[in-house]
Amino acid sequence: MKFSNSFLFGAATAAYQIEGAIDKDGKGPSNWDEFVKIPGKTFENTTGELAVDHYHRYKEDIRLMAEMGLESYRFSIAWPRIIPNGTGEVNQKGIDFYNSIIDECLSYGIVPFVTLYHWDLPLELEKQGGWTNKATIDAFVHYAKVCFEAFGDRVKHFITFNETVVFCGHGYLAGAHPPGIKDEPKLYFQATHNVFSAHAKAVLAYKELKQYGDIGLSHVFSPAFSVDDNVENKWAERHANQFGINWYYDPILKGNYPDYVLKILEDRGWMPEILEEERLALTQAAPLNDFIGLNYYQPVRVERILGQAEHVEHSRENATGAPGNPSFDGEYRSVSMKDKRYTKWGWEISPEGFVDGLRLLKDYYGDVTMYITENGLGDEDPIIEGEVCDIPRINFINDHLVAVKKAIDEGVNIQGYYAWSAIDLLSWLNGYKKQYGFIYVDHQHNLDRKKKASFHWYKSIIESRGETLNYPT
Ligand code: BGP
Repeated sequence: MKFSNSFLFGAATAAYQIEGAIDKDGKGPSNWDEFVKIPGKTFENTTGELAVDHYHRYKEDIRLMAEMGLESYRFSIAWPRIIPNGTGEVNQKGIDFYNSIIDECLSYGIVPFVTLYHWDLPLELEKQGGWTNKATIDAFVHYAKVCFEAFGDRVKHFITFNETVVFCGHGYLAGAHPPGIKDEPKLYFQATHNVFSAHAKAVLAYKELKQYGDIGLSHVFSPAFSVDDNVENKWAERHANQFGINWYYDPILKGNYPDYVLKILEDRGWMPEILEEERLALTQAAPLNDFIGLNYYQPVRVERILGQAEHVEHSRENATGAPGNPSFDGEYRSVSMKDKRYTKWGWEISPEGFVDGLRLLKDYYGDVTMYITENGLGDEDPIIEGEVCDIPRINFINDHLVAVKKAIDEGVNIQGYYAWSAIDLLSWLNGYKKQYGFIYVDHQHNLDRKKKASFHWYKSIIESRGETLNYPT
């Protein structure tokens, strides 16, 4: 029942969600710094201005992570800290900050797993069209190279992008993330293609530097399953997976796009501009991509929409991940099911769906190296006599680690698991109320840190290499 010695037990965060210090030491403004100023875009209009002040408390936080026995820490670099306006001068103080984080991790033997883009784009680039502008591709590759050169001697795992479907989907279809545009499928597909091109070019640049590390990207992994055996709903399942899985993984792992989706994009006038040199970069980078990261929270249960799709007004509330929305193309809807379990935020709890999804992925792509780069339970943790008793989180992570072990035993190549999140942090659309961490942050008392029940539990699981997990009998 033990995980192998090389398997990494980790936890994750993202810069905007923990750092704060949004204008300190030369950092430039990001698209998020601006977007959150629009009333109603975030829960109770929360912003990342202070977040959990990790910028000033990183030593304390990493010391706690080390005490928890964390073997690896996934964090992101804020592009506007490194290159404040996106393309110009490099900000040495930004480089210094991440050097400190990396060195602090290494001093405890924690493997740094670095995400280059976890959604905070330099504002200047957003103003010029963000990910729909091909100039952003070059800007990203330049930024990535600066990071490889500054950190690549010690960082051996780089994730280029986090969850393209989320920042592009929310950015150009739901209007819930910057740049806040709604119902523009053509822009959405252009943005995704530009991101894949930027990934491919960054992979090529990384391999050229011969730093002998691994590079890949992370997707949110929400496999679609039909609500029943009805042939229409089964069609919806395949359709949803073509758009939600194959559109995202094929260009990275195979270097091209799924014909099924291309045909529909052609028919509906949504085809992005794909330059020949980008096509070439995708083909050349695909075999060099070292892993894919999967952020798994929940599967999606789908049902075909026959006839006219209902109109749902876009809002923050219906962009927070709970089922109940029609798909952007009006072909199917996601639904809650009576026999399933859900979190307080309406996300399905399904370790079984995780295993099924991993099998599906193996069928599609064969023996690909994978890391689970996010998985966790968003909850309002109970505090009993001063102790944070996050037992539901323990159960959630237990069951998902058991699912990971099962998939590994079936031959899925998973090399590590990163719980979301190492510490309580700012949820993009749900403020501070939705907690995920092993470490509690007391917003009433000076952002004091406190170990939760799950902190001690995860430590024991890491120590036993998973042997003490509660496996079903
Ligand atoms: C993922 C993001 C994370 C984190 C997580 C939880 O999509 O990569 O940054 O936010 O979801 O989401 P939420 O805070 O909305 O519950």
